[in-house]
Amino acid sequence: MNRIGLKKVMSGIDKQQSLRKVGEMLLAADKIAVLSHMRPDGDAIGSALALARALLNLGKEVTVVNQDGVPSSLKFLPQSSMVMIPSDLNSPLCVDVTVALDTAAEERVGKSVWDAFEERGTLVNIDHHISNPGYGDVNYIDVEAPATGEIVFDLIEAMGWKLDEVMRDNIWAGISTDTGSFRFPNTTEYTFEVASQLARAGVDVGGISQSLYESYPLSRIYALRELLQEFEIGSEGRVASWKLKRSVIEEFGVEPSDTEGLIDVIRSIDSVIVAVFFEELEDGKIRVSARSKTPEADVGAICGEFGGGGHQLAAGTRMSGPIEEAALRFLKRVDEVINGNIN
Ligand SMILES: [Mn+2]
Repeated sequence: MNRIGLKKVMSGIDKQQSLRKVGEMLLAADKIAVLSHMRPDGDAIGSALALARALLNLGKEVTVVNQDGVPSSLKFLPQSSMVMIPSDLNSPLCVDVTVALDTAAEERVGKSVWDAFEERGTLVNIDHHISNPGYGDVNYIDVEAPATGEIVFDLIEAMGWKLDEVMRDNIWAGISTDTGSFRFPNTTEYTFEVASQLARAGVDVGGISQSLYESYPLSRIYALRELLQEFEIGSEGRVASWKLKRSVIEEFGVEPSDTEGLIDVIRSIDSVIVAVFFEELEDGKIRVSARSKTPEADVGAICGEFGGGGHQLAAGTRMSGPIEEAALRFLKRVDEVINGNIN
């Protein structure tokens, strides 16, 4: 197994070399599948579409598959219609190279996507999650990159491929989503360099921001209203949480993507260090999203203990229900970590 740049902080030269190896591998392939994680966000879809476009421009036969498809909130992204769900495929996938983007664990691609393959060829794992175990045959994991979109930009640059408007907008959407519009501490000097190059290439900053952050369906606000009723604060004001029950999801027709970013509402409270969002899924499992304001309360590690993963300040996992019990178990562990590490 070729573990390129696995979870280590790479120098600029290392990155260039590793990216070129990935790029050469893609150039040598004819048929390529591009995947990203289920319940995709702007980075999962944006990075997949940007890479797919680069490969299409090179004359490759590209298939983009996502288990849940493009959420309606991201359909504005250029070329989003090329993302297929497994049931759209006419025949089993048979490719030379499969690229998984922004996907911290192999199973996060989703079983129905993996089942759609007859031959997946060489698996290339391109990601920025520190919890990524390096499940690919080739792995490019840059934990300093705030978004996989930024890595795709680096790859395009390293290979000297032409950045077109489709790539530009999709990369911008990925970086904007994962940096909270360039607010989170993962936003680096280099991120602004990439952003400035995208701006120079003509990205419509206001337009994309409006599509990303000011075009929510009403069901999101109904969900928020219910969540505010459920809101709980503990650990002397340091831990905020809320629970989204199945009954609310069904009553208001809440789509999975409708709740994206809502956790920021409780994370933004001045005293809060950790915010946690519990959501009851259709299969009875509880989806846990956790955000922290300090590495001393490492939610990536806590989610790891519950079988999930992510970053120090943003992570998630799935737990078995019922939701009240899952919340109690998870929040108990958060309290322990906070009381142990923070005065
Ligand atoms: Mn990401």
